[in-house]
Amino acid sequence: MDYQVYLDGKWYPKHEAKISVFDHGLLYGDGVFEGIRAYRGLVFKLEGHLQRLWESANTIMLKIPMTREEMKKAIVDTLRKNRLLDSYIRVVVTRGVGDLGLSPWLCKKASVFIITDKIALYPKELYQKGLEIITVPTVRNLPEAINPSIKSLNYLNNIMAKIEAKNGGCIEALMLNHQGYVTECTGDNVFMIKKTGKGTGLKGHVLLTPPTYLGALKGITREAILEIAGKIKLPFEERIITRHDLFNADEVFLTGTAAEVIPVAKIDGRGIGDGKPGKITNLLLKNFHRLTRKDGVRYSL
Ligand code: PXG
Repeated sequence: MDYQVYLDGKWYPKHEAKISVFDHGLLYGDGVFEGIRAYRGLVFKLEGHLQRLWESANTIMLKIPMTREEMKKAIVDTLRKNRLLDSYIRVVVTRGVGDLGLSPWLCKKASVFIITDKIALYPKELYQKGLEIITVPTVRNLPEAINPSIKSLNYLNNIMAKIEAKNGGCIEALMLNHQGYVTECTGDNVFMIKKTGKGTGLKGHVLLTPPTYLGALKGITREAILEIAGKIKLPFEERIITRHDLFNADEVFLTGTAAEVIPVAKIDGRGIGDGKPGKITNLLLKNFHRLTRKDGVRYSL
């Protein structure tokens, strides 16, 4: 399907939507982006995504050449033009056209484009069997160098890790920070569940995820899972996590806009829990699906 792509105020058929070879987004990875999803005519957590986009842009001193309201309208208009009620949405803001030097201030105007497409879902069997992941040698970017909270167009750190995972026979990589603590995967945040015995049912467990300051993106799905944990009274905490902690967890799962909540069955050859997707992981996924029908900006075609 030749979907229409929004580019700087106009729409073009997919193969005609083009930017300059002098755009610093291409020359230097100088820009920011968001990956968003629409579920049955609801752009899930759109406000949160736009907040993160504006924060990323602010940190790299990139002025987005439109207001948030204009951005919202451009996203919804693009979905309408393409008659998509369920979609993956990619919003990209590049530094724009400059010369061959680094200087971002020589780029006259940022470019904005919005791609909407059908979602490429992970195979269903991965949700039933769980993923196998592997720790990779490339560590996550140092927050003092390129803060992983900035969703920038420079994804080489993650791409290196992805290549290393593939070389090791896995489709996703576990990334540590320079101190050896767990941060996240190449395109997903990581969670674990551990029995505490301090109560019965959900109360006898704790949901853990690393604090983002160790070197992880503040995932929108991650936030949603913490919100759900609060609602269903599952104790949770942001805590430093080691590989040892993950190996000995009762359940491990990853979260991301594309993956939603995906169970992890094996890490570095160690089976997690009983090797099958956990009950609490499935409960969180069910609640997440409920939330995707409620929390966002609604539109009709
Ligand atoms: N960590 C990183 C490094 C990400 O890029 C997430 C976590 C999850 O965040 P959200 O907000 O989606 O819950 C992401 C976002 C891909 C792909 O093709 C994935 C992302 C971005 C771009 C491409 O897997 N994930």
